[in-house]
Amino acid sequence: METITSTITLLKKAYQLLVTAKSLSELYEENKNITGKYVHATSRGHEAIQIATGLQLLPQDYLSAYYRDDALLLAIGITPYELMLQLLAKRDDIFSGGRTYYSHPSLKREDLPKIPHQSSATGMQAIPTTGIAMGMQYKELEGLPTEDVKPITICSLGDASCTEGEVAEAFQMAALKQLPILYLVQDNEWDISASADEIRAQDIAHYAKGFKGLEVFSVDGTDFLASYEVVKKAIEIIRTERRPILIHAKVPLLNHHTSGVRKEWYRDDLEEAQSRDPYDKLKSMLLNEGVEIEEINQIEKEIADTVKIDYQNALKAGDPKPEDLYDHVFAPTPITEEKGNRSPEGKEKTVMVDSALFAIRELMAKHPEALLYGQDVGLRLGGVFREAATLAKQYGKNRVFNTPIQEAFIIGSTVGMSAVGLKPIVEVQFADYIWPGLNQLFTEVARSNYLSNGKWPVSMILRVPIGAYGSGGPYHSSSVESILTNIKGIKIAYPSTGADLKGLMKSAYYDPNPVIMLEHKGLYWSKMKGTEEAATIEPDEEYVLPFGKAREVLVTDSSSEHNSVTIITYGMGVYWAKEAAKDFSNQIEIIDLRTLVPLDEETIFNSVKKHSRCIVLTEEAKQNSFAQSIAGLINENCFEFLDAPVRVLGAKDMPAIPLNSVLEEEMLPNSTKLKSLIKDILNY
Ligand SMILES: Cc1ncc(C[n+]2csc(CCOP(=O)(O)OP(=O)(O)O)c2C)c(N)n1
Repeated sequence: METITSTITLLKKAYQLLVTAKSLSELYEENKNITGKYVHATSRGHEAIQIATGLQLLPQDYLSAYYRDDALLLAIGITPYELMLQLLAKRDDIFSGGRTYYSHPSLKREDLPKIPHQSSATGMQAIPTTGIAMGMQYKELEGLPTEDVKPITICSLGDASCTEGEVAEAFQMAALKQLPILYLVQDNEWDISASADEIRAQDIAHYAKGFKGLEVFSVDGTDFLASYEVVKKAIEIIRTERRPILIHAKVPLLNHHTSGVRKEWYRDDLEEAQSRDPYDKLKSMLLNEGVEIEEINQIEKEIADTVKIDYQNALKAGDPKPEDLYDHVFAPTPITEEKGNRSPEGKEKTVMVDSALFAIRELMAKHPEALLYGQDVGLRLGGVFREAATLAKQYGKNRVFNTPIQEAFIIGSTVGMSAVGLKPIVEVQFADYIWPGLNQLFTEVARSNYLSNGKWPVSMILRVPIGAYGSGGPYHSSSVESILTNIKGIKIAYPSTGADLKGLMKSAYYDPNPVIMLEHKGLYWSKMKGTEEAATIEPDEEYVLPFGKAREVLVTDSSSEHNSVTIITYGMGVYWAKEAAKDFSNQIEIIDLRTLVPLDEETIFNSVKKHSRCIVLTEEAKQNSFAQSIAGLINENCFEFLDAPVRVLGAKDMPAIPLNSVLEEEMLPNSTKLKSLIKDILNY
């Protein structure tokens, strides 16, 4: 990035960029019949602060630029042509290959700042971006390689987005941990049509001051030189002192909110806003510095001409091909085969919870980029199930630490951690409390690889203790896999034995994609009758188990003498099925899915075809469940082989699992209920 020395050179550079951004905005408006096909927003009115920021970033810096930041993107070095390819959702769109909207960047170029995937959900970038800063800090504390000139993180936000709860989670963590991040808030006092006085009790400068340790600078964001100076000061502090700063930049919104909404419909401040146009101010600055009006006009003309040619070229560029749809759902994983020793000789059985713990212990010993965080996983407790016991003692508080009760932060920060090359293993305390983090999982984690066209897969493991166990009651018993399996772009394991849990945890770690480990609390210690076999010999350190390979728990030949049935299940269902099978000699086959995504369809279909009868068994409430979707798949693919309807046994469709053990038992499946269904199916 060139160093800008003299004020006049700087002003000219800024002016060129501002005029470029303005020309784009005007060109899009003039051609709205064409450009309006895909919704877009432009920076018009916000350009000065954006350019002042973009000009000062280094290639090692990380940037989250929101949908109004096209001037910022120009300032870091993105060309108008590249932006227009995104405007028109063309195949060569450098950010997403035509998958996402204008000015929704993702960039991984050697010579430019790095931009992880940016969603349209307002404010939601605050957590992932704060995760980047947390990753930078981790690398510095742990002595991992980093640049001589330390990198910083910029999180750009609109003012209205800052009232969102997740933004508070991000500020809290940045202040608490003193992270190297700049929050740049562009305050135009508009939400879409809602004005500041309707939607906020105070502006961001007042609000942010409540976060102790987050310093706030305010600036007139239409004044280029003032903006440049304040950004320079903030960046210098962050680079050297490694602490968070928020810049509150007041700006007018001069264009429509987006191409989909007309400002004339609801704005009553257009004249006042126009009086603060940063374009007029910058032009005056140039004239005051003695630049001739002819030179200024020449700059404008050249830019307008270039932008028009770029637009014509962008129009001619090709659309994505239909087959492009299928690329980059997941990044390829190196683990494709089972390897290592699953049951080394001379070892005692290990309970499931320890198999997971030992897997993580081995991973952390081997990989300094592995770290673990979540609620209560730190030194004092090591997890409410002791599922992380001893880890903090062994690896220290940088690598294993407690977080506040912030499920959104726990999950969403992994996007940033992964972007800087770390491998976060995180945990929500109970499946029942995954909901506050679901937005980050859906909006950010799951879509990053796909919408960045394969540039930014998120490598993370999310551990989720799940399932009903000993009257856990309505908020410590829920199953959530049907919701999770509906989120495309994440892998999901649901092991039922310690050996599988260890092998899958290892495999998840080496997988470049997000992985959720659903760990049944009722199997953790094999305390419940019938679950003894969840405890297994602990596989050796090299053991890995690829995703998408079901386990044949009980294999039975089909026979012309009698009917037989296969039970497709996972988690606790494996043990209900094993118990029930004892009553049916040579008539039951049991398949344990082990991973729900990807799903081992081949093993399911082969088993169904062999036995012609099938039950899908789940602990989850039945209606609209993942289990029902498997039943649907079986019907689609094995119909000709079936001698009985595919049946699903799940929990009763109640809003929650009641606390009282009588009610709990009535609600959940068990081996007795399963036996009765098996009889029906065998006799069908
Ligand atoms: C979570 C979420 N809710 C609603 C929207 C719809 N929406 C798009 S932009 C916007 C207003 C955002 O205002 P602000 O953050 O101040 O940024 P500005 O557009 O004014 O620059 C809204 C409500 C969204 N994109 N994301």
